[in-house]
Amino acid sequence: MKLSPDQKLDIREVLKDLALYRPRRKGWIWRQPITDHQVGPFILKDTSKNLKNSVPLPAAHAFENMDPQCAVVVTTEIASGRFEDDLRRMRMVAWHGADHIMVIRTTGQSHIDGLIEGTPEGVGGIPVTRKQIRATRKALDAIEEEVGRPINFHSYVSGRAGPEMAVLFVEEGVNGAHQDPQYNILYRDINMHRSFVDAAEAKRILADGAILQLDGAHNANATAKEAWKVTPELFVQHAINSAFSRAVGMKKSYIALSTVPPTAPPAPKMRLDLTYAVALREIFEGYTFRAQQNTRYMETDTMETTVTHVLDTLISRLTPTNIQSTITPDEGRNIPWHYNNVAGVNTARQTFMGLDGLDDLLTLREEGKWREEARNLKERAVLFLEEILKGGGYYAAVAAGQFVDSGFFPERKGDGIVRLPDKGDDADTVIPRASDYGAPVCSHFGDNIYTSENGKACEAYGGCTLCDPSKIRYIDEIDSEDNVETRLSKPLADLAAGKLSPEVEKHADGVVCVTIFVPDNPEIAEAAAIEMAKHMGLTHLEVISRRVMHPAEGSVFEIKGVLQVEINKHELSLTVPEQPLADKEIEAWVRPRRLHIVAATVGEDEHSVGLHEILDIKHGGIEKYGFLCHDLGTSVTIERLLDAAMEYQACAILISTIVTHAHVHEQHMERLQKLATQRRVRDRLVLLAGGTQVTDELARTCGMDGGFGRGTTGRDVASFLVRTLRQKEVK
Ligand code: Z98
Repeated sequence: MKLSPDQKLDIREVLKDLALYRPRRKGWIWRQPITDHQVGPFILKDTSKNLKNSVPLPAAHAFENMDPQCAVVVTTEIASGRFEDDLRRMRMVAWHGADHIMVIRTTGQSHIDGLIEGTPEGVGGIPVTRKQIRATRKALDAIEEEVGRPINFHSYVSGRAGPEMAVLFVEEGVNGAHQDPQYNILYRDINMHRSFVDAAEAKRILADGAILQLDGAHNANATAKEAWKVTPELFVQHAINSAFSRAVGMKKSYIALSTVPPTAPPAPKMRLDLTYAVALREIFEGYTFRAQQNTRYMETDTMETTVTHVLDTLISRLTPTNIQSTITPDEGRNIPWHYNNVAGVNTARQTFMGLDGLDDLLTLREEGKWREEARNLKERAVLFLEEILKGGGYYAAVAAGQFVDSGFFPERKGDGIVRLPDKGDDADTVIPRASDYGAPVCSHFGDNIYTSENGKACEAYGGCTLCDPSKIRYIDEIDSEDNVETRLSKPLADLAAGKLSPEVEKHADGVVCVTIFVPDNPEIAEAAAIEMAKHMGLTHLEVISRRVMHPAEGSVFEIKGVLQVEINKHELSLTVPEQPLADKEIEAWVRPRRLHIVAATVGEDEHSVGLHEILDIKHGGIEKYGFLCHDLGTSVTIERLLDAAMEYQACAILISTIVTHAHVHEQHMERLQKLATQRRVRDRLVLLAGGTQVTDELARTCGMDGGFGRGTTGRDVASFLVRTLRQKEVK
C-alpha cells in the first residue's frame, strides 16, 4: 500500500488482504539525533532527520520553509473511538512531526479477561482488537513511508488480559506499551496477586519483542487531590515497576518512566516541577524518560493550556527527556479533536526548535536552595519505601491506603486508595505452577519443561506464533452490525458524491466550535451566548470554555455544537489564488535591478494607511526587497503620478483609494490607464490599484494589470510585480 500526498487514505486499501498482512518491522525505534545540521539558513544543534513530507510550522515561510525536526520522539494520543477515523488523524499528526502514536482503549477494556475481535466502535478510544491494530499498523507502515520516518505505535498492556495483549502486540508489530501492575491494582481494582503474576509474563513478552514499556506512575498525580504533594510516592511507584521489570529481564533502556510535571501556573511551576524532574532523573539514571504534558489543571481556552504545555516542554528540554508526550491542548476539556492533536504536537516541536542549542547557553546550577529541595524529595521517597518494607511490604501498604494519599509524605491525609490483597477482580485466580508445567512458546516467564538448550521452547512444536506468524488465528468480524464495513457505507457514499460536512473527530460528525463574547455578567452572558449559538443553527450545544473578562463588562465562551450541513464540493466555484513568491526569491530578483516605483493615494483620499502597509519596510512592505519607492503622498492627481513615473523611469505605478463613493475608485483606475496609453507609456508600466473596494477582477476591467483588496501584504504585491516584470523581460 502506497500513499500519495494528494490522495486521501483509502480505508478499503487498508482492509484489503488484511488477513495476510505482516508488520514490516518490530520493536521500538528512537530518532537519530543530528547536531550541527544545516536546515534552511541555520546550523541547528538538536535535530533529527528532516521529513520527506511534512507541514512546516507557520513562521517557516520566513526561513526558506525550513522544517527541522527535534531530536526527541513526540507522542500524540488518539481516541476517536473509530479506528478508521483514527487512521486519518494519524496521517495528519505524522505530517506535523509525531512519531509515537498512542491509541487509547475503549472505556473498561482493562476489565475484560480476554481478547476482543473484529472492529467494534468504542467510547473514548477503540476496543483494541487484532484486526484494528493490524489495520493500524498497515496504515502506519504506509504513513511512515510517506513521511520518511519510523512511527512507533503504542497501546496498553494493563488489565485482566495483560499477557494475552502482550503476545498480540508483539505478533502485530506494536512498538510501545504501558505495563504496570500498580495501575491494575490502584485504578482498576484488579487483584494484587493476579496483577503481579500477569505482569511478570507480560513484561517478559514485551522485553523479548523489544517493545518500549511505559509505567503508570503519572496516574497518581492525575488522581490525587493535591497532585503536587504525591511526588515522593511517584519515585516509589517508578522504583517498584522498574525493579520488577528488570527482575523479569527487561533492559533499562526499554523501561520508560512516565512523568508529568505536577503543577501549573499560578503555582510556582518551574521551581517545583524542575526540581522534581531533576531529582527523579538522578535516582533513575540509565532509564528512559517519557515526559507527559500536564492536563490536570487545564480549564479554559487553548491559549491557557498551551502556555502550560510550553512550560512543561521547557522542563523536558532542561532535563534529559527521550519522549515528549503531547496529549492535546484540550484534553482537560475532553475534546481531543483532529486539529487539537496537531496543535499539541506543534506546541512541542515549536518549543523544542525554539530552544535549539539551549545547552550552550544555560546550565542548571550545582548549588543553591533548589538542590536542597531535590535532595529533600529523594529522602522522602527513600523513607516512604522504608516505611513500606517495615509495614510488611507493598500489599500491606496498599491495604493501609498509603498510595495516592494527598499528604506530602511523611504527612498523610488518609485519602489514599485502599485495596485488599484477597479482593478485586480475579481474586483467587492465581494457582501454583505444577512442577511439570510446560508452555511450548519461546517468550515466557519462569519454569517451563519445554525450555531447550538454545532457549527456544517452541522448537518442539515447530515454532510459536511469534516465530511462525502463519500460526496466528486471524478472526475478521464477529458482529454483523458493529463493524467497519457497515460504518464505511456513509463515508464512502459521501466521498463518491463529493459531500462535505464539518468534522472534528468522526466522519461528518458536524461538530463546530464558535467563540462568542457577550457584554454582561457571567450568568446572563452564558445564557445569551447559548441562545446566539442556537440562532446560528447549531444543535447539541455545550459550553466548553468560559472566561470572565470582567464581572460586569462581559465574558467569552467557546461553544461546541453540531451544524447539520452537507456541501457538495462539485458545486463549489473555486478560484485558486496564486501563492506569493518566497521573500528571498523576490529580493534576489529585485535588488540588483534598482527598480523605481511611484505610488500615491489618488483623488481626494487622505487615507494613506493602506499604502504605507504595502510600501513601508516597517510594515513588511515592498521596500524591504529593494524596490526604490517614491511615495507622492495623498490626494495626488493621475497626471502627477505619470509625470513622476517618467522622471524616475519607474517600472510601476501603485494607486490606492480607501474612501470612495459613487464609483470614484473605478474612474481613477480608468483614467490612469487612459492617460498612460495617450502618453504612449502604458507598455512600460505595471499599473496596480489597491483599496478596500478594489478587487483584482474590477481593477482589470478598469484597465489595470492587477488589483489588491483587503488583507493584501507587501509580499503579495511584490510577488505580482516580480512575476509581471519577469514576463516583460522575457518578451
Ligand atoms: C497516558 N493516556 O499515560 P485502560 N496502563 C497504564 C496506564 O497509565 C493507562 C492504562 C493502562 C495517558 C494516561 N493511562 C492514562 C499504566 C492509562 C489504560 O484500558 O484505560 O484501563 O488502560 O498515556
